[in-house]
Amino acid sequence: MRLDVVTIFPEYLEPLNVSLVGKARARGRLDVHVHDLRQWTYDRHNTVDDTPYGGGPGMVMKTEPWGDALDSVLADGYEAGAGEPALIVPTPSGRPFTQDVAVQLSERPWLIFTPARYEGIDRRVVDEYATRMPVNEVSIGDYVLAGGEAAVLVVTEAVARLLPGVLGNAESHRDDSFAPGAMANLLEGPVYTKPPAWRGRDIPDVLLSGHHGKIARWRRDEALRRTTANRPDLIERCGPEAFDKKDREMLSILGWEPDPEGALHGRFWRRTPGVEQ
Ligand code: 6GU
Repeated sequence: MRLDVVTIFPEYLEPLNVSLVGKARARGRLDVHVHDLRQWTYDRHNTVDDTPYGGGPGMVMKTEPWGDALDSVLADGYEAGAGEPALIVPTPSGRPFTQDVAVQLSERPWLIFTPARYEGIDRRVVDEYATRMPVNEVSIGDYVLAGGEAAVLVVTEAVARLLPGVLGNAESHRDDSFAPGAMANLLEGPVYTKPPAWRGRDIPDVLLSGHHGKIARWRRDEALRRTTANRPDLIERCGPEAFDKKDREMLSILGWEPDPEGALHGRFWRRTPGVEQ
């Protein structure tokens, strides 16, 4: 996979040289190109922004540097045989970046990222390149960052670990929280390693039992416990058939029950009214 990032802060992308993404590059699974947007400015001050039409606060990134940068990056990649590009535009106004999106992006040969600062990029840039390639405007969460660079690091790491031969073990992401089809999309429960006793804290006995069925059940119960506590929205979103008999028993203990009106509003599980969580 080829990645291009155009930014006014190339140093911000230094983490792409280390850890998992760095390893993917070293193994030849990722070909990363970081470009300084100011390369495509021609005035004394290397201007990349200007005041917004219609007034308002902040500055808007100008069309010309982005247009010239993207033309140059595209010419480069096509010449190198990178395949079909997709443009990834990080913005708090984008679609939520989820594991499903990460999986889709991991199947493409070439991603071009345009992290912006200030109030964003003149809309005509996205409209122009959308006529030539798929464009994904993505947000990494409901908060506002000063720029899209951190989002590029987030998306890149989520995508890189899905590439064949990057994680040591192909099984490693089958059980990921949010992996498509993973245990009805529950969060993963707690994990433990040696020593078995630490500062008076023992690991749960079941994990030493060698009983794989009981261990799997315990893990599932802990996943239900953590998901009801931290992400009740994920439980509410589950269909009536998402949980087996043992799951339902655990959910009942945790103070959850089937919603008798589930079919009417599409939320099939609810906190049992009057039960302390
Ligand atoms: Cl992708 N960019 C910015 N600037 N803020 C964000 C974001 C992206 N996702 C969430 N907040």
